[in-house]
Amino acid sequence: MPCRVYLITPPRLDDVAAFSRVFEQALKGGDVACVQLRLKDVDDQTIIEAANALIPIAHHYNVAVLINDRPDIALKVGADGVHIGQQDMSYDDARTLLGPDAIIGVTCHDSRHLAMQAGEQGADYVAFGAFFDTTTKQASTRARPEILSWWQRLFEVPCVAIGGITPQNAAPLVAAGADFLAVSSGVWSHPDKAGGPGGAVAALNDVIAATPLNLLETDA
Ligand code: TZP
Ligand code: MG
Repeated sequence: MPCRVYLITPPRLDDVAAFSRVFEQALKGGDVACVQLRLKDVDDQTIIEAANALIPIAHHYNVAVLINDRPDIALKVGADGVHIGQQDMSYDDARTLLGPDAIIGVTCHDSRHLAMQAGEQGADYVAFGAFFDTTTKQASTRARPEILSWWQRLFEVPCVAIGGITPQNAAPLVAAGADFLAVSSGVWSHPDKAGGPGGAVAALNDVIAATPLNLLETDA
């Protein structure tokens, strides 16, 4: 399967109606597999209201919606799944809560061990990062593209590359075997003169289409 774009919302949405229009513009730019609603330092009601606004738009474009950190809210709003970190609800508890059809992805930083554990438990994807400098999150780990190639050679479970990805720097991650490119500011802060968020999604899809798989050498 070719690599696909995975959107992450900005950490704050001060105006959900205005963001809904930007979001739709992004989805019109090209193929997007899913969107992760990732709001930070807000109350539950704010997450729920944002989810209720964005889910119908996403589903109209056949884009799955994942809620960051919060399986309980994913269940409540009828999202397609959840993205959980190592400090969030455990994979097993999230699966019990959401059922067999939910998409459950797990943050694995730069750790082969965490990824194998998540894969064994049944995660629908493992996420590695951060690959580049990012201001969206205080990323505690830096991952190298080799981990994507290592994972790709050994496992069927898809891997997501995350952290500071833009259309300009994405190609090596696609070549190294990322199944998804998870992007936040690289889409929402894409310059207007380059088409804004829709232009970023188009540009990411162009990079994906133009970049053949070329797995890196890795240690066993
Ligand atoms: N996890 C590691 S880096 C990161 C997350 C959620 C932020 C991704 O956002 P951006 O703006 O694409 O760097
Ligand atoms: Mg988290």
